[in-house]
Amino acid sequence: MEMTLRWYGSKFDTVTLKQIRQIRYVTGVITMLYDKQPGELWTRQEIRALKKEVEDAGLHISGIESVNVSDAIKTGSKDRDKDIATYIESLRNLGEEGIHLVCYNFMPVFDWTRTELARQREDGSTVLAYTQKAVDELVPEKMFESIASDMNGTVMPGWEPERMAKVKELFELYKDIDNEKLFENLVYFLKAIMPVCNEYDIKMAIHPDDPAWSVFGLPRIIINKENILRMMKAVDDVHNGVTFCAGSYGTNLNNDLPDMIRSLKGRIHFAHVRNLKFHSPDNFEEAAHLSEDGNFDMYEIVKALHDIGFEGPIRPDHGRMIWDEVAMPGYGLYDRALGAAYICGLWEAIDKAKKRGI
Ligand SMILES: [Mn+2]
Repeated sequence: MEMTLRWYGSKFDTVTLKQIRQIRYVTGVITMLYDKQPGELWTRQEIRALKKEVEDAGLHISGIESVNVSDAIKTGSKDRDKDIATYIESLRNLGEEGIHLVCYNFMPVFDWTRTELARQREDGSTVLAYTQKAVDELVPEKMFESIASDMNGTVMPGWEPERMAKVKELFELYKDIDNEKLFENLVYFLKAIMPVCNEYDIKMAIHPDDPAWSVFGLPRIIINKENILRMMKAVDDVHNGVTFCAGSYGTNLNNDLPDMIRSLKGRIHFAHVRNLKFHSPDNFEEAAHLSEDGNFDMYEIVKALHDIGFEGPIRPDHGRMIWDEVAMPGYGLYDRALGAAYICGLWEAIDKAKKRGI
């Protein structure tokens, strides 16, 4: 594996490449052109400039998170083929610049959903949290207002104001889309992009839906082992792969994370590792990466990745806000750096124990 950190670009991120370089455990960044709208072309020039900036700081781009998929592609509406053609062009440009990993998601309307961006924990740190009750009491339009007022002056991925201004129209677009239809549209998209992925060896890595169940009555498909294996089979190409996000699949306590990892051997191209603390099955908060701070056994998760011979980038996922840092919620420097060190420690111990036959 390679330890990485997500970085939103110097225009948007409070964390600098210099700081990332000094974490030491981290050698690559997962980045993106953050101001691109879904459906917009990523030009070669823009990709090259981003690559140069990262390389000048002594790091390299390990992958893109995300090249976002437009609602026309997700709903199969009239601009779908035009948007897919643009997506293919963007992939070609990434391939030409030597980038071989692209994360994306297929979630309708809202990317990830949380109901609090700064829930205070016992030690004074703050974390992202979710309660189903809070969602049930909100109308979707209000969801954006409540998230927007909590972003510490940053813009959260998937919650761009331009997009959220159209929430009502977006819901209208999805009114006839059920889980089956959404799955069909995903397969249609994947089949269309596989040739360019094969040509440039670009591994597509779908991010699961977060939380792993329907929110506001919208369809959700990338939520469990059965569905993800169905998707792998529907387009049986190594370039059709997975971002294994422990924190997203883990929102559903019925998902056995180490077992899911093992069942996806060869198809996990990217891993997000984080821990959640549950107060009840639909009330949880993001915890420190340490196993005993949450509900997941991080040793077992990292061991499962090691067991399947995972060689891709891994990144600590959302961190807590600690030491009075002001940053994009979940994406501060300090706690993610601690997470990176912890995961590297687990990896080294597992690796050495195996080599010594322990
Ligand atoms: Mn994730």
